[in-house]
Amino acid sequence: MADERSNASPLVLWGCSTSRTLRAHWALNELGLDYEHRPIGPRTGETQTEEFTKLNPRQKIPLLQDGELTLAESAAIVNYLADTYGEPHGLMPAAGTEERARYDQWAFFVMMELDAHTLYVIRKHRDLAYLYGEAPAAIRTASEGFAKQSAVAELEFADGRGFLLGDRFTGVDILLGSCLDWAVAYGEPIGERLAAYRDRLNLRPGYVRAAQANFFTRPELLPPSLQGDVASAGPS
Ligand SMILES: N[C@@H](CCC(=O)N[C@@H](CS)C(=O)NCC(=O)O)C(=O)O
Repeated sequence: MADERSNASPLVLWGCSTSRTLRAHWALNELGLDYEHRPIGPRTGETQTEEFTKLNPRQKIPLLQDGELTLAESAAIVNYLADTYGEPHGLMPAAGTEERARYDQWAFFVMMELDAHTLYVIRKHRDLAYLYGEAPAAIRTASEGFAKQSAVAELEFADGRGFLLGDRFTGVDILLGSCLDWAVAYGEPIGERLAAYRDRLNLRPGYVRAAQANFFTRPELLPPSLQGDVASAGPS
């Protein structure tokens, strides 16, 4: 549950319906934190309003407010929540430890190699081609890149570990799990161990509550093909 700080300054999360916003909902729900949800959606004009632009000049979701702090970037939000409200759940290894260095390695890897360089490239030039243009070669190489890089994450599970860092669920599982949902929604193949890991993640009560808030507060924002299918809902 929220500590004294959040009781004094309620957490507010802006955004719904995408894999990036799911990450923030998931961290909040894993930690059992109360928060106010402002369910604005992408490409609705709702990220362009004067009120939201003042908070986030990037005009992007998710955005977290915690008292005086206003924080953008889904991975930064997950890490902030894990760091600030993590105990006793331990969603983030302590700073200065080898485990924390591995956490950071995986966090940057997932955000760069799986989100920005591959899945989002596919999204930009396929579903959002009307905005970013058709680029079949970029889609093909991004798809190959996702296969190659996700295979590295698959290898990590060869020792039978439950989560990316070992036996403990942490914030990097939120980052990787959200990308696996995204990949499955896009028909990008994932390895057997990653598929089993994703199944386990999707059964977590924190994930189920987060997915409900993220995807079904405004189900009209989901692509028609995904409506009614939480675990397969991808970003927009
Ligand atoms: N790197 C950012 C990406 C955020 C982002 O691009 N969000 C998209 C939706 S997934 C957005 O808000 N786009 C603005 C809009 O469509 O109005 C993060 O991980 O938070």
